[in-house]
Amino acid sequence: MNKINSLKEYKEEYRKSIDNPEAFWSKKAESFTWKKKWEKVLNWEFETPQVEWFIGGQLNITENCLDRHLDTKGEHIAIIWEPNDPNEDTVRITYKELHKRVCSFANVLKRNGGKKGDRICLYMPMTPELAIATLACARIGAIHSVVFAGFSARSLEDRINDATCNIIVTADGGYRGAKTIELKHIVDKALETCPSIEKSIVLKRTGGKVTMKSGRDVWLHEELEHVNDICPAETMESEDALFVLYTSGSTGKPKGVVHTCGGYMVYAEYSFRNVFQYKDGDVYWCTADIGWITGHTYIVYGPLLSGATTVMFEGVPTYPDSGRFWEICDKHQVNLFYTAPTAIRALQACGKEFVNPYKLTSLRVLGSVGEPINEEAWHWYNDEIGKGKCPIVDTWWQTETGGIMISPLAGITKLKPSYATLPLPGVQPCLVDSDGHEIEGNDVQGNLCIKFPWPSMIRTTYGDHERCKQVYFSTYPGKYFTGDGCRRDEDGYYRITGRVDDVINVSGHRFGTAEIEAAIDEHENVVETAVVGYPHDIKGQGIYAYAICHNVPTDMEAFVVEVNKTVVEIIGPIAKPDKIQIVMGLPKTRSGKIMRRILRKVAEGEVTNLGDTSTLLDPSVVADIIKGAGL
Ligand code: 7RM
Repeated sequence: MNKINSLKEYKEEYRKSIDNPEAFWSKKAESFTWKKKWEKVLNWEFETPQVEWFIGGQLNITENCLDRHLDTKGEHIAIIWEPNDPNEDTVRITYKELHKRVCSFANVLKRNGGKKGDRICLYMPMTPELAIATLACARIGAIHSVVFAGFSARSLEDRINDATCNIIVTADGGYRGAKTIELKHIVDKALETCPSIEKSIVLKRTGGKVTMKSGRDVWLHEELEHVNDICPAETMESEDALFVLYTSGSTGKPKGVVHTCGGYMVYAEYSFRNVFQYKDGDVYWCTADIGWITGHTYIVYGPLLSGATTVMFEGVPTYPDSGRFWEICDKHQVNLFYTAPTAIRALQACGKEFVNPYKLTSLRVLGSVGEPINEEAWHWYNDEIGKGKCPIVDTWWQTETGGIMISPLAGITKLKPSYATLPLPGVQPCLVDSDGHEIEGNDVQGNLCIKFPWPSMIRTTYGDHERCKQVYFSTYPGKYFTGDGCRRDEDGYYRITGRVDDVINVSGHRFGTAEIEAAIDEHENVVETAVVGYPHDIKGQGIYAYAICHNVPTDMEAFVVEVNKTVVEIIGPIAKPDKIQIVMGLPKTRSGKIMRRILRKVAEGEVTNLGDTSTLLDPSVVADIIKGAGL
């Protein structure tokens, strides 16, 4: 079904998808269960913007993930859950059981006031219940907003309020490596200022002590005693929202990227099947957290739509030791493995002794996502993990694109390390120069845009359509702008070179520099900060903060601890700066804009070639900064 089998077929499919996108996607969509067929395939313009796919069609994505497979695959394993602690039992859930558990959970949501169109926040550890809760929302037509369980109470609060969620699903706590995270405490703190929340449904995971607020908080296991496992799937329009997922941009607070039911479903399945060359019976493991888009599309929806067995892992790559990933690959005979360059680099640095004990013979395809993969990591992944026999799919995409956009098709596309290679059928990338002119031909470099809609593209930013227009569609009118720089080589292959805006990518996690600056600024001794990214061996990019203080701290170590604490409270541990430098002034232009270019150079250790500094208000600050950096 919808599977490309050779380079020749890829080229044919690609051609068809460009010549007649509507006919192309219509054909792909036909293989799903629709409650009512669409009347028109596509409506679009990139100015407002307005994009609609499969207009008039009605469906429920969970019928396609679950019900549709019951006759042929009821006893097939849908989810293999691997707990944080290797001594705890693995859980295997068949499609039949998953269907029942999703229906029961959906009934719990309904019992607690959840209904079509509501926004429901999920703030949970990587347990099967997170996948089940996600699908349960979709079952009743509620819009899920999954918030990564590493975010702070403040971040959680912002996201709940932005989407005015009425229900939150959480857990008493979660395990991550040797740590226990007290999720319910964090939720309690966030909910002090979340007036829209009426109910909080709590999974018992750790058994840690929690306080339950009467009338608001209920235990999931108790609620499940009051419901049955039958829940008809709500009828959704193709363009009804399926979920909102918050992501950082160069300015302001994170925005809620909205994806819709029909197009997202078609593209999640099509891209999963083709990029990984999924075959019936394959065991597939994506190591992401469901709190990120990679988890949404390639742990939950893509694999389940395809009837695959998807592995969910609760823990971290280094617990109890750095062989954990490879132990799990052998244990569950994983065929398709998908992870991030930051994990590859971290495990590479731990040495071969953590890989050698494992056979890794079940592996057939390796994937990479989240940031550029450097050649060294690529070769290690290829040689030590893939044993030179597994194609590596370097998949480029974004929260906003919903699915993989530029990537090799495993075993089909000829690979080139550090290149995401070619666009998937239906994807029309282009490079533009700073004036917005399209750069034609090969062996060129520019800003990466997409000039034609694809089914799983962002529809709006929640509650603020103008922002969606501003951020993605106004830089280069008529095109979707990705924020990434990109090279197209002599073979027409694409290589993503990194962000060209004020977004930094730390271990595959996106942060706006402004967002981190705002957090650091909350420290009482901080007057002003400027944050930039710099090359980091493991994380890809590290966070470098320049801070002006009221009183120059006498104890720098204590100051760093305090600043970190502030950032952890406001954003979360993943946004802690790697380096903090106290400065007397920041390099500002006469109009008051910080010249980040200079700060980036210094953070990289570069002191010459700082470029034109003549527009600076006070050029002497640069020498101070260089000196302060110890360069
Ligand atoms: C899936 C995801 C998106 C940003 C994107 C890029 C970077 C992602 C690659 C990559 C080079 C890749 N969504 N990025 N994949 N850069 N090669 N294969 O990561 O919204 O969290 O981040 O990540 O800069 O714009 S995301």
